[in-house]
Amino acid sequence: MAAAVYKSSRVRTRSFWFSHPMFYFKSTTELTCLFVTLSVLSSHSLANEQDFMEDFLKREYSLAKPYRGLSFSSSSQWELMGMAMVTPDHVRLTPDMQSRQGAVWSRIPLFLRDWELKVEFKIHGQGKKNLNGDGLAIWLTKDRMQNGPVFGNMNQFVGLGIFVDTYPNADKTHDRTFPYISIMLGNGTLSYDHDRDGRPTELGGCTAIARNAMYDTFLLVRLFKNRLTLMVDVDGKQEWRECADITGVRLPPGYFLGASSATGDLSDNHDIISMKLYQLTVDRTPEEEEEEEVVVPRVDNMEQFQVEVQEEGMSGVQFFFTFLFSILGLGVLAVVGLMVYGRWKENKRKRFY
Ligand SMILES: [Ca+2]
Repeated sequence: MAAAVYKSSRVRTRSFWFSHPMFYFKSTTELTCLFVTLSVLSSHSLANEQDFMEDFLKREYSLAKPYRGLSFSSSSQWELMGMAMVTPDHVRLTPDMQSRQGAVWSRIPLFLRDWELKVEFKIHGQGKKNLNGDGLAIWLTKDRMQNGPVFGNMNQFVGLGIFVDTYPNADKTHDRTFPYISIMLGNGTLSYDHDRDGRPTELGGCTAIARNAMYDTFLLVRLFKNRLTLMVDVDGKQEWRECADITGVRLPPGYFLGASSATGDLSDNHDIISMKLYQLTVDRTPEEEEEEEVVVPRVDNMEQFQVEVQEEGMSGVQFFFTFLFSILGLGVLAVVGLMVYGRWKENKRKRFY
């Protein structure tokens, strides 16, 4: 999406300079000037891209070994749900067994505007490729601890969902290789369509061969000045690969972090090793500082997030009563009118005699 546009424009710029031999330079000074200008421009755009100064691990929002903040007690930071269980090495959302659901949810609402979430996860099982399922989801949502059909969480959720989908439900399309990681922003009315692997509501995503991997598998979500970036490290290269990049993402504050998973006829072990949240310190212009908070999650300039203000039409019952009272009103007016007319006529007749 945005990333693709960015990349293609970069490629276009490069090919433009190389393919236009009319740009000969008369002197080295001219060339140097151009080089300096280009360097300043490119360093500026890099700075724009990543002008957070420092990041801090926020322990209260993080889940990591030995999972001390995780228990069923109400004073704990994280809470287990369904079949989820904790071991010294991971939080197992579901075991490799059919029809299981499990989740882990933070109890503390997140009020940071700019943050980065690094998730280490592990999906593994006995099933052959594409005979396993269904994957896991990472959440930052208004509601927490809900059961449902979206990787073990409720549908029509409000907030952010990142799906590591390991089973191709819409297998007729063959347009992508699974596991496939995608992002969706829910506003309470949008539905995740399992049969189509969430294609209608997907904001971005990529293939990530993260199941039964020999090495550690990670994903990274960053919200930075309303720009949402998803990156993956699943190929054992210890480097982030860009997966999705969406600008104009507006998320209300006070949502909850969580992870959930569900198995059906097919299964896998779905484990969370860690979820680490970092605060990003950001320089903001006064205008950016004053930016209004939204109440419902949205993406700017995206049709499915435009809330239509519809003139409410009259219901059948409303119409009936309006009609009835109008008729009655007219009737009363007519009677009063006739009475007044009768009186007037009588007075007139009396005057003549
Ligand atoms: Ca699926």
